Amino acid sequence: MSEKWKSKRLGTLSVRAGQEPCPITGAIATPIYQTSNFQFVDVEDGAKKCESIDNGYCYTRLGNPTLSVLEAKMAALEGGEEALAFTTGVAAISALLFSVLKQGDHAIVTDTCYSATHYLFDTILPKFGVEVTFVDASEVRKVEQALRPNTRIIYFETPANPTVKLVDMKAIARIAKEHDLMSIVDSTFASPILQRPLEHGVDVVVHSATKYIGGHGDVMGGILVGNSKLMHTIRDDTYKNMGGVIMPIDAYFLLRGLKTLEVRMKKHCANAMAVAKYLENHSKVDRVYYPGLPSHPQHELAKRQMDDFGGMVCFELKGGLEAGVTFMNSLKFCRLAVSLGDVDTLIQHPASMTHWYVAKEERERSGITDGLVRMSVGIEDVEDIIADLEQALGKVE
Ligand code: LCS
Repeated sequence: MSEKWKSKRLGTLSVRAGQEPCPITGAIATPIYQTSNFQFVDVEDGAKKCESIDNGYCYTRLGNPTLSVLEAKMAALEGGEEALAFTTGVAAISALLFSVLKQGDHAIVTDTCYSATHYLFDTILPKFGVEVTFVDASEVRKVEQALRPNTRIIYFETPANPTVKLVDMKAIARIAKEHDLMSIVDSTFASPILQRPLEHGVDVVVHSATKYIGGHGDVMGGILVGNSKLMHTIRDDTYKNMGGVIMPIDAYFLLRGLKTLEVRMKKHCANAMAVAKYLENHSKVDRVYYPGLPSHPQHELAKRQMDDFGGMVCFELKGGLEAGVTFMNSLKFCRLAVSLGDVDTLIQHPASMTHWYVAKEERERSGITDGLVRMSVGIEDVEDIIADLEQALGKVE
């Protein structure tokens, strides 16, 4: 992050960080440098630029000015030294893992995480000789018990997808430091507005930028933020050579979304809190999971490590799966769809949709019951969201 942004607050950083008017035209919006290559002045210039992005641009898979602006803004928002932008969240995660892990290494991974992340750890990495232990990372003791001499990383999500379970970032970062490991957190559910993991000592922050960062459900992207040394290593390794780099037009859409990130997050949080309270008081609802409710078992931790509680709410109906299906099929306003973090309210059924791939037993162990409903509360007027929930709950026996 450049010195200029160090003292600025998040609302200002969302709008301004990394974005200076074009020195030639004065254009304020960052141009989409829709080019695959950049012309060199001479052979010596080309050689320097091919060697390192620090000398200028050469080929968009290695770096591009629109991407650099996005990367600078994300580094500023997370309070990190540098960032890298990828075409999707899983492209970012896999570039990171394939760069930092090697055959014979061991990874400790939270057992509640997005299903593609779970697949990467449980199916793809073991093919390359990486050992993986899934644990409930919300229990710090279990993470400590899983440590082996060859452990290299601790990977977790907080709040986790889908159950909004939290992990104590400071405690995990401390274990990682004590054992000379890398701690990695997927902070997608929070966005940099609600928590900044690097401040808690975590080494790398991951985002699916497809979610709150883009915010409008019209673009995909992934972000890594960490120290310059690591980001340079990944850029020279898997970023350049595995091809997951974001395209300039998508980087532009993310920059556009980021301008309103702070104001959007405020409305997401306020709406989600109102929805969570409404559901908690409804006779047909069995349990509500929302870190902002005092009934959430980690409410105190949420207050310590988050600035607000996010837009994701999970709940179970008293009638279980059958009631959940009737409820979801009766919705008229909330959109039945996967993904999250959009301005539109999205609702889905993790056991049959986002997490169908995870074995039932494993799913249930991490709290993803067949009756669990996940809501990504949007920024519409909350009265309209609640009215839809009310009419759909009315259809449940
Ligand atoms: N990390 C988290 C926490 C996610 O929720 C997702 C996607 C990813 C990483 C992967 O990001 P992508 O490659 O899709 O940009 N989560 C999804 C979900 O819950 N429904 O659809 C996608």
